[in-house]
Amino acid sequence: TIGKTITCKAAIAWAPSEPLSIEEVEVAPPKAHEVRIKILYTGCCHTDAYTISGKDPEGNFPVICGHEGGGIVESIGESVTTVKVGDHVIPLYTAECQKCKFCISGRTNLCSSVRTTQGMGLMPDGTTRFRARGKDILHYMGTSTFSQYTVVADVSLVAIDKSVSLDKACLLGCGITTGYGAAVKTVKVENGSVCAIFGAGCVGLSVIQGCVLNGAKTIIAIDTNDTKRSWADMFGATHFVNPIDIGNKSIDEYLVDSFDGGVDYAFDCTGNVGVMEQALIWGKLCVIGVAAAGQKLSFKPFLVVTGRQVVGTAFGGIKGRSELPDLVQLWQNGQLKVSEYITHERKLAQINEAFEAMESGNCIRTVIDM
Ligand code: NAD
Ligand code: AHE
Ligand code: ZN
Repeated sequence: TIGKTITCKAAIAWAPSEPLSIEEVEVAPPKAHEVRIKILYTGCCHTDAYTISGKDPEGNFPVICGHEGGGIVESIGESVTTVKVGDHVIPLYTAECQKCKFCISGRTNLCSSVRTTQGMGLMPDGTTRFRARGKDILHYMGTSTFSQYTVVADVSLVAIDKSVSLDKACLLGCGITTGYGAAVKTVKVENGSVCAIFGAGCVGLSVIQGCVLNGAKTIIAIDTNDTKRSWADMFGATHFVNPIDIGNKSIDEYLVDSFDGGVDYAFDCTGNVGVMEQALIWGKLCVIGVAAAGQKLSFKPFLVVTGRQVVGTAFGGIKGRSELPDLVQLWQNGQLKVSEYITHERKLAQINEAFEAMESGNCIRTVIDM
C-alpha cells in the first residue's frame, strides 16, 4: 500500500536568525528503508539554536530543525524490518547501519551510511519529504523533530520500551546521552579521578552524572552563570567555580593551583574555543561543544608532547540502535536522572520561547509538546 501525504504543523526556519515560523507542512510518505514518525515531544538543544542562528557552516535553509525527539511509528516504507507501526521510537542523528566499515570497527559510533545526504539536509535518495508554501524544505541532522510528522532513514531510529514516558525519554535523543557517554564511553573516567566540566548546561550536567557513576573523586563544574551552581550540586559536582570570581588568575592557573597540578579529565561543554584551550590543562581534554564557523583550536605541540591528549565525541560515542535502550534501562533503574533536566514545557506554537529561555540562562531543557 502506498501511504498518503500528511499535512501537519511544523516549526520552519526560513532564513538564518529569524524566529521559527509555525505553519502547515506536507510530509510525504516514507520511501524504501524509511520510516514516518508522529513526533509527540521534542527537546531543544543548543545545537538547534546554533544552526538557526546561521553560525553553522553546514546549516542550509529553509529547514525543519530538532534532533531530540520522541514519537510513534506512523508508517514504514518498503523493506523496513527493524521497527513496526506503533513502536515508540527515538530518532537518531547518529545513524547505526551495523554494516559499514565504521559500524563494524568497534572504534566509533559514527556510521557512514547516511552521512553525506544527512549533512546536506536530504534523505538518502537525495530528496526531501517536506514541502511548505510550494517549496521543498530541508531535513536537519536526519531527524527534523520540530515537525508533528517526520521521515527518517530506518538506520536513524531506535525503538524503546512502550512503558517509558516519551515526554522525558526524548531527552535521551541528544543532550543527556552525549554527556553521559562522553564520560562513561568516550573517556571512560576511572574511579578516584579528578574531572573538570566546562559548561553546566544539559550536556555538562550529564557529564557530571557519568563522572559520578564511574566513581570520580573530584568533579569540578565551571560555569560563567552562577545559577548553574545549584544544578551542578544536584547532579553530583563536588566543586563549582565561576571564572569571573577568581580574581586575576585564569581558570587553568586556578585549577592547577587548587587541584594539585590540574585535572585528569576535562570536558568542554561550551563550544567556546578559548575555553577548550584553557581546558587542556593536564590529562585528557574531551571536546563536546560545537564551535562556530571558522573557529580554530590552537595550542603548543609541547602540551601534547608532554602527555596531554585531546579527544572529541559525538552523541557520547553511543551507538543509538544497540546501546540507547541500555540508557533507558539505567534511567528506569533509577541510576540516571532524566526528568530533572526539564525546566520548561511549551506547546509547538510557543517553540521560540524555548530559545529565548536558553538565551536567558535560567533553562536547562525545554520540552515541546507537539
Ligand atoms: P547550554 O546552552 O544548555 O549550556 C552551555 C553552558 O555553558 C551554559 O550553562 C553556559 O552558561 C555555559 N558557558 C558558556 N560560556 C562559558 C564559558 N566561557 N565558561 C564557562 N561556562 C560557559 O548548551 P547544551 O545544550 O548543554 O550544549 C552544550 C554544547 O554542546 C553546545 O555547544 C552544543 O552545541 C554542544 N553539543 C554537542 C554534542 C555532541 O554530540 N558533540 C551534543 C549536544 C550538544
Ligand atoms: N555542522 C556543525 C557541526 C555540528 C556537530 O558537531 N554536530 C554533532 C552533534 S551536535 C548535537 O547537538 C555531531 O554529532 N556531529 C557528528 C556528525 O556526524 O555530524 C559544523 O560546525 O559544521
Ligand atoms: Zn543536541
